[in-house]
Amino acid sequence: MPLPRRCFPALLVAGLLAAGCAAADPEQTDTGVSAGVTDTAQSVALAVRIAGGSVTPVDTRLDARVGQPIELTVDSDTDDELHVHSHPDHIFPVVAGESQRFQFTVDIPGRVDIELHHTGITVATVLVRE
Ligand SMILES: [Cu+2]
Repeated sequence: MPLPRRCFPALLVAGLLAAGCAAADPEQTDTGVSAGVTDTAQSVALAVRIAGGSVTPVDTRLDARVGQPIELTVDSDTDDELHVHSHPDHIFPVVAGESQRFQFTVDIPGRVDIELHHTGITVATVLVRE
């Protein structure tokens, strides 16, 4: 049964207020109630596959925090080069093979593209927050 239409604005406002409170009180986000999402100790993982000239994923979105480890696992049937467009940047040589692992962190908040140079494909954009 659908909710009455008039409920939605009230829910939306409540959601915005709750988000505003959490953002204004950094200690509240560390209590673990909404656990895991902002835990800087955990790494962000991305699996990349290059096979038969096609790449997955293409242009996916990731969220990370400054200093949070970002781990790429690459399965590939060809050589390529992963380029992380951060400052400073990171370049990882990809060879034909399974389960190649590369890890990096980002020091400056912003949007960071992860690009495959030989195929010219951006596999992911990481939104890095403070
Ligand atoms: Cu590049």
